[in-house]
Amino acid sequence: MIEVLYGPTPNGWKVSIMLEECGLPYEIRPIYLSQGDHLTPEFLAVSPNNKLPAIIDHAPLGGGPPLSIFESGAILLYLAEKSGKLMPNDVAGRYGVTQWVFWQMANLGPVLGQHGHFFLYADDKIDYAIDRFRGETKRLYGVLDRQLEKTGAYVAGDDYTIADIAIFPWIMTHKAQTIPIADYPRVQAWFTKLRGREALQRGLAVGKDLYKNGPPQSPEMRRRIFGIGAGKD
Ligand SMILES: N[C@@H](CCC(=O)N[C@@H](CS)C(=O)NCC(=O)O)C(=O)O
Repeated sequence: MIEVLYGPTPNGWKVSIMLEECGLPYEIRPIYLSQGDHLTPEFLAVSPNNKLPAIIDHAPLGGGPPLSIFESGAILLYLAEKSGKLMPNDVAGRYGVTQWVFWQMANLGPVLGQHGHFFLYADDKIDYAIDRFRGETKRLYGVLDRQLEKTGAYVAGDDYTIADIAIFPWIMTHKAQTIPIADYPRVQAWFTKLRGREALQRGLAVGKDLYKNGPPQSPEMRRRIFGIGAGKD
């Protein structure tokens, strides 16, 4: 059984979607960011960067003691290897997918995350930061659009893979972030196609109301998330 240290966020959904798509048994362990659950020594032992998601596989591939993995990209690669699904077997195909998983991890996620932070959540609206991350967000949508124009069907070619799963939850944020997805017609068509997948919808529904019904954010956590006072010492 795979234990998932989880919250319903774009990075968490990558894992819940993948688990629903590949059919491996799992159990959710809710982590309330609002309460600082991700800062506890117990959580840090599994995920030393203080972030969701993480997994503990109690029956790991290859046997041995429980295996814990943090970073959603690494988790997707592991689940693909364990299930034998959503990743090609040939070298060219495998790295065709891997490079787009890394692109998401190093570019799309961090940049859209920062855009969301400055544009939606920060009390202080700093034009420089918003423009900087909005411009970069649009550039990345353009990169994805050109890639989908080349491949036609899915991000890394004819087949649906973990590259699509890594990217989809971040493109879901386009409405909230007011990114005009219609300006990127191949991204829009790909997004609509993926949205229709039943397993993906089940993945998105996992723990849907956890944060809505969970404990409210403490003032201390808000200070931490917005970095108030950070970097001054
Ligand atoms: N690169 C990491 C990013 C993880 C991440 O940023 N997780 C967010 C939730 S989506 C988080 O735990 N934030 C808590 C914090 O920043 O304190 C991954 O993809 O796993």
